[in-house]
Amino acid sequence: MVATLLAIFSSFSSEMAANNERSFIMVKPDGVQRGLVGEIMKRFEQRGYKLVACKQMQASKEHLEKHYADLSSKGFFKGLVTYMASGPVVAMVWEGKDVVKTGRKMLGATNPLESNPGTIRGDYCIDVGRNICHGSDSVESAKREIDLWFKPDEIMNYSACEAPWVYE
Ligand code: D4T
Repeated sequence: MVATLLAIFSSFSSEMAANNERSFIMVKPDGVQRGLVGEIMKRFEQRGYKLVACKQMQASKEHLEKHYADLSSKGFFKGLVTYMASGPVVAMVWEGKDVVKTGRKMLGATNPLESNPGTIRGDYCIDVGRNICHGSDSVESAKREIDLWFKPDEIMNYSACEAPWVYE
């Protein structure tokens, strides 16, 4: 009996852990200026993902240089940082099963001309330098980016009442 309960509890907690992946998603300055914040948030909400952190801020160039550190050798780096610092962004953390990979699919290819219709970029933008949103490209990047953009007490821990209707 105890063994059965332990087995049930252990499968329940590993299932829960699998649903706790987090991704850093950001609406870039062009997305904010074009009034697309609600649309981008809506798509993650409707998919079943849980919003656990959200704030609007205008990031400094120093902050953005850290965020895009792995692109510092690229020719477009300076322009990218200038554009990203040019206005407010909306930084978010979304949580749920496979949210990093699925979030990238929902955003679409980095170059919007290669993004499929139905993806966020495929529906709302054209140029790679104005691609309206960012999503972490791996679980490790997500952890690094979430630590860079949010203090621990800005991230909410709560149960969404819809969870049993989203996950079997
Ligand atoms: P982000 O990080 O914004 O979600 O983009 P990706 O992860 O999809 O792609 P990335 O890191 O290669 O590029 C970061 C950022 O740089 C802009 N960019 C990119 C650009 O202005 N010119 C370019 O040629 C490329 C490749 C767009 C996204």
